[in-house]
Amino acid sequence: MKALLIVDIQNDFLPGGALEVPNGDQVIEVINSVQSKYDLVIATQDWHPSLHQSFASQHIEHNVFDQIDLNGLEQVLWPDHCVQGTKGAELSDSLEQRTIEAVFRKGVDPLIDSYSGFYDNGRRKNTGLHGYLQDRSIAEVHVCGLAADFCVHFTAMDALSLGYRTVILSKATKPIDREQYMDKKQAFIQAGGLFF
Ligand code: VGL
Ligand code: ZN
Repeated sequence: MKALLIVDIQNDFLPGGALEVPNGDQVIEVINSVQSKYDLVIATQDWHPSLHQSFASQHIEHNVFDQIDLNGLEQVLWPDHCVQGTKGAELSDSLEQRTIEAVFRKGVDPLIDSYSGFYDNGRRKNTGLHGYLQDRSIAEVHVCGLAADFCVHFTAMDALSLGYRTVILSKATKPIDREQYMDKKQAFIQAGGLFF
């Protein structure tokens, strides 16, 4: 069985949003057009409390996009984004949502970021996504959405490590930073991942 994982198609990652991904809106129609090919369609949703420690606003002495050590993990400091209950945190109205069977929220713990849909960045807690996929006999996952260099990448890396045949849909994802994305692409291929 094959699942589509739609990562963080939320207003804040789209043009005009708090952490916009260049041309991020262009992936939505691609995602809508492929959904019917899958046995299961799942979405993830970045869902931060307003005082989340990944926000630069919580670190007086730092700026947006600075890299710091946060409780022993490397952390990029982001603009406030995807705050629980805000319009920016909502899945885009342009995304076909009737097919989505479950939405897994992440980034809820204020002290640790969570790029992957499976685990937080320290692998301390899981979201329940792996158990859900196992219960539905999913062996292959195709990952799409935003952003290619963060949540899509780390979701796909975790999927590989959990033993799924894992594909990233190139036309259905866009990075925040094209240059930095190159190394991550290599790492994914090195780990056995596929690009379609
Ligand atoms: C994301 C940065 C911070 C993402 C989420 O969805 O890729 N990136 N939070
Ligand atoms: Zn976030």
